Amino acid sequence: MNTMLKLVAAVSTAALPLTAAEVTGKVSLKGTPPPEKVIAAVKADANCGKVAQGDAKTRIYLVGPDGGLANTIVYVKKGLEGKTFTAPATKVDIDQAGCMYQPYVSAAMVGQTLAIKNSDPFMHNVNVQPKVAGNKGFNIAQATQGKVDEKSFEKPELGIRFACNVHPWMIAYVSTFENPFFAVSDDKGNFTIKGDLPDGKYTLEAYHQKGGAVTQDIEVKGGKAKADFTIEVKAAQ
Ligand SMILES: [Cu+2]
Repeated sequence: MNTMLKLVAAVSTAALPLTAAEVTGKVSLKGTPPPEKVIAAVKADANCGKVAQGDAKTRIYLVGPDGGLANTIVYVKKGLEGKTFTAPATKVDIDQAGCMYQPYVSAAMVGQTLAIKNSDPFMHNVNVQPKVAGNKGFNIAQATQGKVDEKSFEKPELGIRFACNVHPWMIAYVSTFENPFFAVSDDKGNFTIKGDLPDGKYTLEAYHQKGGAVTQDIEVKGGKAKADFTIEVKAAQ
C-alpha cells in the first residue's frame, strides 16, 4: 500500500463513529390472519384500471413463508430520555402508484421531510388528520403526474393515517419518532436499526397497525443487540 492509500484508509477508519450500533431481529406473527382481499374497485375504476399493476390487495397482515411479519415498526421507546436528535436530511418517499400508496407503512423522525408523490396520470388527494396535538393535518390535491408535496410532523405519533378521498381504498400509515432509531420490518419480518446508539439498556417496541404493540428490554453491548418479537393476530372486531 502506498502512502496515499494508507492515509485514506486511516482517515476513513477514524471517521467511523465509535458508537455505530446495529440492532437486529425478526418479527413473527402468531395465529392465522384472515386472507388479504383483492381490492376489485381498483381495476373497476375508469382511471385506476388503466394503471393497476396486477391485482391490488389489502395489506393488513403481510406474512412471509416462515411467519415473518412485514410492516412492523421497531423503535427505541425508552432509554434516550433527555437526549435530542436532529432529523436526517434524507427524505421519506410516499408514492401513489397504480392507485395504491407505496409503501403502506413508513417511519420518519419528527421534522424529517416526507416527499409525497403522485405517480399516476390523474388526480389523487392526500388527506391526513393526525391525532396528536402539534401535528398539523393537511388535505392536498395532486392533480398531475409527478407532483410532489413535502410535509413533516413535529410530534411523535404512531400510525398517522394517509387517505385519498377519490379512491377510498387508498390508505397508508406513517409513524414519527423523536429519535432516529427505528426500522420497518421487511417481507420476511426482519429489521435492522442502524445508527449511533450508545451501548446501554433500552426498551424497544414493535408496533403493527393491526396487531398492536409489544415491548422488550434490550442491552446494546459493543454496538450490537438482537431482539425477536411476536405479534398476535387480533380477533375480528
Ligand atoms: Cu387516489
